[in-house]
Amino acid sequence: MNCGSIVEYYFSALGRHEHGSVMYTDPAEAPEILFSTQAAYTGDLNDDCMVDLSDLGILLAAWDSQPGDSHWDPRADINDDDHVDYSDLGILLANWGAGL
Ligand SMILES: [Ca+2]
Ligand SMILES: [Ca+2]
Repeated sequence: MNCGSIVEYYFSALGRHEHGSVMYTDPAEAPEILFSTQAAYTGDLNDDCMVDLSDLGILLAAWDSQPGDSHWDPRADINDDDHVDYSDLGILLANWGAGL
């Protein structure tokens, strides 16, 4: 799920008439294409657009785990260093309350 702040992308096209292709030479006539998406919150481990106790629970359930451990959960490895520890907890807490 995407949520959080809206990120917008603008593109414009410039060019000229060429073998029947529709191109544009005037910037004012060039089509502008807008892509809009919403970035997920860092620390939103269960992807519900909120950083809250549910996410903390996921992180704690995977505490001190590495890939291959029975309680490993890659969602909890926020900084992607293959270990769930204080670094990940710090990131989650820094984003605590996002989306609420
Ligand atoms: Ca969440
Ligand atoms: Ca980590």
